[in-house]
Amino acid sequence: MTYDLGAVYNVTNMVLWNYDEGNVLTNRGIKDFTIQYFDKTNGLIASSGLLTAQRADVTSGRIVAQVIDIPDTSNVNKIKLCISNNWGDTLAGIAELKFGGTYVSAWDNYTPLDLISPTGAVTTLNDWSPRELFHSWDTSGLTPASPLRSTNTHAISANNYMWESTGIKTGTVTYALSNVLGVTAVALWNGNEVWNKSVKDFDIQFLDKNDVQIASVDGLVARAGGGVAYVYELNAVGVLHGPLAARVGTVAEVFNFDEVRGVKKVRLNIRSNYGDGGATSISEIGIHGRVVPPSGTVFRFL
Ligand SMILES: [Ca+2]
Repeated sequence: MTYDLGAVYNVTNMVLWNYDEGNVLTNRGIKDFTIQYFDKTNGLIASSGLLTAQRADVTSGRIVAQVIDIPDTSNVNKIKLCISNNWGDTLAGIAELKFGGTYVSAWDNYTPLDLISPTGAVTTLNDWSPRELFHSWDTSGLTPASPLRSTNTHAISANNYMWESTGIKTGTVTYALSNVLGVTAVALWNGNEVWNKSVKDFDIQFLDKNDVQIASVDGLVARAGGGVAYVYELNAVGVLHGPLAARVGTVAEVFNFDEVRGVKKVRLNIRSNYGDGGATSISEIGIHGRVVPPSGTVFRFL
């Protein structure tokens, strides 16, 4: 049986509640076994010697937990139990199993293959038709639009491709997710029609399903125009902008962080743009998130 810890841990202990169906069939409990540790690339890190689980003690009517001393092992993502035998029955089982250890890092780093789009958004800036907020999460303007990847480029923003505020340049944009997720990255295709309307300084805040902020990544800076190397020039009214010939599309900037779990909403707290006096724009947003499996529960020994 292989257990996915849901993140990377330094593992130190194991607690087993062995099998006891009806407080009777304790002979189905596992007995001799070894464990193997795997890293997040599924590489074998280490193995234990032969370990022995005790038959379930149910004299109290409940199964007593047994702490099993397993080898301290660093940077573990999965643990495999290799069971040799049980306490005598033809079937084998356990009631519950937990591992103890300390958190090291998120299970996985960002990959460009599995971004998701938000499912809705609200903003404290003005939403300006026909450049409404939903154009920043509906994959409009992306090539290709699906699957959503950070390697996709976003066309020069235009009506129906982008979000742009009017009259207000700083504030929050809050994106809703379809599920409660563990989030490890946000990909931003910045506004690119007029470079000085691009988002500049911002924070990413994470809200749980009750709209309570649970974490924040502060002090981020996005690149003007989303990272396209424009040659800027002054237009007739003295505003810097990229010449049309150079504006071929915007690539994503990817902001990585340690996994934040229990996230239902991702909020961009926009503190500044690249200079426009009244408007800020975003071409598209992608979220790297995953449903955290229940097997990810790990507790710390006190
Ligand atoms: Ca878009």
